[in-house]
Amino acid sequence: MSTKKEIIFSGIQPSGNLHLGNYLGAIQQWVDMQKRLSPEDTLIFCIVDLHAITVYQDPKILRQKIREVAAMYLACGIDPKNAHIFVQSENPDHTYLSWVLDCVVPYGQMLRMTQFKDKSQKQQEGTTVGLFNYPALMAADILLYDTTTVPVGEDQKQHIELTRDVAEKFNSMYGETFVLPKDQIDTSAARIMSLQNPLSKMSKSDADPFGSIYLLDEPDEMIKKLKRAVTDSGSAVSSENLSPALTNLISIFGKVTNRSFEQVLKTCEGLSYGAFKTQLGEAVVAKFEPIQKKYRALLEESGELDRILDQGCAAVSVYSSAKIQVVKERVGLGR
Ligand code: AQP
Repeated sequence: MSTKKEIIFSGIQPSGNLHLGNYLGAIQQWVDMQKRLSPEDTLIFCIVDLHAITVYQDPKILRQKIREVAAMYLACGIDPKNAHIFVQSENPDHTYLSWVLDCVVPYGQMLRMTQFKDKSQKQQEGTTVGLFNYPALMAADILLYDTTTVPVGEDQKQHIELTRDVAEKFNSMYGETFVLPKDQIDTSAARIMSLQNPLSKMSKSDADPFGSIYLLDEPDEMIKKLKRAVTDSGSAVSSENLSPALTNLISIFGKVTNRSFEQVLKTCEGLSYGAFKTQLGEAVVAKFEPIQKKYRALLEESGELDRILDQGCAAVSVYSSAKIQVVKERVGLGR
């Protein structure tokens, strides 16, 4: 086991309803890391609302979603005794550092970001400079806290590579300032795919409601969506013929029941697709029913959520404001 101090940072955008991909690719890793935490380590989980507005959000809904995402972190098992939980826009150090990094990161490298290419194609004329600059803000989120590890899904890998590059460049221009972070990707849930299109990732902005299982879907809705999930031309689970759609469903089954892909495959070999999907639906519901119960209780408990978010912000601001002072001195900003 590593004895080096770890600083772990990650976040989710309050830009829609959290889905199984967000949970398995990100939150479940966070909860596991929390279990293995040593007293010297620091865990920071952010609700990245400034990232969310890179695409238009209805202001009233955004406010609501910020609280919902915070409550969902807690309901899924993030314990504020172990982790700082806060809202990104409430700590202005993030935007300050983001601008400084904008002035360091090469334009050509930003142009190569595949997420920007995908999202700008969807947004067309609505594409904003904020959407383009997203990776610099994400680099700021991470570098402000001397983060060593960023647990994320695979889609964020390129942004973390850019974060390392920008940190390295800043350090060589202005002197040693930033720690170079590494990503942590759970290979068994790196990219949970849409239930309707196994070649496209499960995503908050998917227009097809049957593509994603949302963490707050009613149990019968979860079961219905899984029953309608596309498979392939076969009729029974077979290790001889694993299509991308079936591979995705088996991965989900494994993750929600704490089993490996191979264990699930062995148990389900020969099951008809119908029977397999019924078992999978029951497992997904069993996993999320208790989380949903906790979530509802947290939202009703007025004051507690705000107290946790205020405390989280105050704690992380101590780290980030010290880092901003160093950055100002290194760059020569102010008097
Ligand atoms: N399908 C996925 N499989 C595994 N991990 C995923 N993540 C997202 N989708 C999957 C991980 O969830 C974390 C938070 O994501 P985010 O909210 O910051 O942004 P995103 O990746 O753009 O998420 P969405 O849900 O797909 O939103 P839209 O529709 O706006 O693009 C990250 O760690 C991410 O890797």
